[in-house]
Amino acid sequence: MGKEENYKRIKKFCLNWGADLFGTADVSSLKDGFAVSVKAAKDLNTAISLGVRVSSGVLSEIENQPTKLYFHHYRVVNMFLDQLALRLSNFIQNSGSQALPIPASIIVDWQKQTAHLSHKHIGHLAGLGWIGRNNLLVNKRLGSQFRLVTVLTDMPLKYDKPTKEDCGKCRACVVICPVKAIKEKKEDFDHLGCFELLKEFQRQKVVEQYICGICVKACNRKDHEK
Ligand code: B12
Ligand code: SF4
Ligand code: SF4
Repeated sequence: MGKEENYKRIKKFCLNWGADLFGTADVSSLKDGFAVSVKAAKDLNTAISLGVRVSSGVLSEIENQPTKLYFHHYRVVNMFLDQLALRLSNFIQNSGSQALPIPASIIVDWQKQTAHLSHKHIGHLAGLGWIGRNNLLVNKRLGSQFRLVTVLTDMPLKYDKPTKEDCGKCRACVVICPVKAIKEKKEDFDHLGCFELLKEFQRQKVVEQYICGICVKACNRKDHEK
């Protein structure tokens, strides 16, 4: 089957199983930076990026800290993404190509706080959205209210293109971050300031992991249309 036909078949499969966002990208030039063994990543030069939306209902409960409902939801969405990646990987393997599902949310290097690869970076290359002022991937329909997973493959697929859109005039997340980690320019995002607050939420046992959700709630389509 050709690249275009494979793309259509794989996309349909993913949307049928619950993906809200789908895109593909050539990642051959990024592979050296992945925390995946050279052997496992050999020949896997294509990434399939999938996004699953976060419930607006769950987010609506968040005011100035994450909630138990959000913590549970965060874990359910991660599990859902990992299962979606598993289904897709098996589907690709059964079609005669190789596939490697990358965990939705696992930390490989705790000191540097990095994972096997950056789902955001790949999602951007695959046309799912742009990196916003809040340092998250922003989609024109869902804002930042979605989570991501990646499957690497050698299946011949047509590639999507990164979007040229950006946050424009929107500042909804800038005014709402409790530690003012979000700045005018996305390059100035205060990673450490953000991380300190997430550690504090965990220390106070508000939630059991480093999560927040405040800037995710703020970033929806409605706000950045303003
Ligand atoms: C580790 C991690 C974190 C860490 C640190 C993040 C980091 N490294 O920047 C902490 C705990 C702080 C965190 C916070 C959050 N995260 Co997080 N996180 C991850 C994870 C597991 C790995 C990120 C990674 O390896 N990046 C690789 C690096 C090289 O790429 P980068 O992130 O673009 O690189 C920057 C950082 O490394 C930063 N940096 C440099 N030095 C340091 C030092 C420290 C201490 C920190 C914190 C950052 C930092 O500078 C780099 C250039 O900008 C990803 C899942 C994944 N596999 O992608 C989710 C992920 C990025 N997180 C996500 C989310 C939603 C969140 C939170 C909203 C928490 C929540 N669920 O409520 C906050 C948002 C904070 C923010 N506004 O950016 C989503 C983003 C979805 C989207 N739409 O964009 C992801 C993709 C998970 C998923 N499967 O969907 N996260
Ligand atoms: S995750 Fe929380 S602390 Fe970090 S930038 Fe978003 S609102 Fe601010
Ligand atoms: S809330 Fe607005 S400014 Fe912030 S990341 Fe989303 S679109 Fe960009």
